[in-house]
Amino acid sequence: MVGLWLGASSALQAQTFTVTNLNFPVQNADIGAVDIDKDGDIDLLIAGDNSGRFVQLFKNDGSGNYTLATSPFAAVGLASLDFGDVDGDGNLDVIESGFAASPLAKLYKSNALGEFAEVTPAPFQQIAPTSGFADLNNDGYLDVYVFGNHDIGDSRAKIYFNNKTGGFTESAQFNNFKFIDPLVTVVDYDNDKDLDLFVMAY
Ligand SMILES: [Ca+2]
Ligand SMILES: [Ca+2]
Ligand SMILES: [Ca+2]
Ligand SMILES: [Ca+2]
Repeated sequence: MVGLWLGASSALQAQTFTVTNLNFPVQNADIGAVDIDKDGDIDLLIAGDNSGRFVQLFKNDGSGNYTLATSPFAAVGLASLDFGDVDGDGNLDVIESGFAASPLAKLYKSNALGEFAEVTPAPFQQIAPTSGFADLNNDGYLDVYVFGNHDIGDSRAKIYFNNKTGGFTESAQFNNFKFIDPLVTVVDYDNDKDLDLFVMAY
C-alpha cells in the first residue's frame, strides 16, 4: 500500500508527519516524485506489483491532493523509474524497466505540454529490472544504463551512450559481469570528476 507521509514543521518543534493514503496496492515498486505535467507541482508516478502489475500516475492539484490520471507507462513488477531530459529539448523524459510478460526497458519522451509518448521501437535491449539516466562520459548529455538478470535470457548489463542526435550507441563493457536483481547507484565514488556505478546484486 502506498501512503504519503506529509511533514509539517515550525521553528519551535521537531517535524511531525501525517499520512495521506493513496489507496494503491503495490509493492516491489519504484516511485518517481517529479513535476510530470509541468504545472509547477510534484506529481507521483508509481509502478510495481501486488497480485498483478500496476502503474499509476497521481497528479497533484497544487494543494497536495493527488488524483489518478491516465498515463502511457507500462505496468511492471520489480519496477525501476528514472527521469531526465535525455534529448536536451527541455522536456522531461522517463526510462522505465521491469517485468511484465517479459522483461522490458522503455523510453518515454514528453512534449512541451508534459504529454508523454513511448519511443518505438525501443532503443534499448529489453532487459530488467534496473535502468536509469546519467551522464556517464561527461559530455553533457544523459546516457542510459540498463541492468538485467543474467538468469533470464542471459541479460547482461548494458550502457547506452547518448550520440547527441537523439540516438544511442551501445557499449558492451559490462558484458563480462553476471548480475541478478541488480540495484545501481551512480555517484562519483572516487571523487575524480567522473561518475562511477555502485552495483548491488546477487
Ligand atoms: Ca505537476
Ligand atoms: Ca526531453
Ligand atoms: Ca553522456
Ligand atoms: Ca569517479
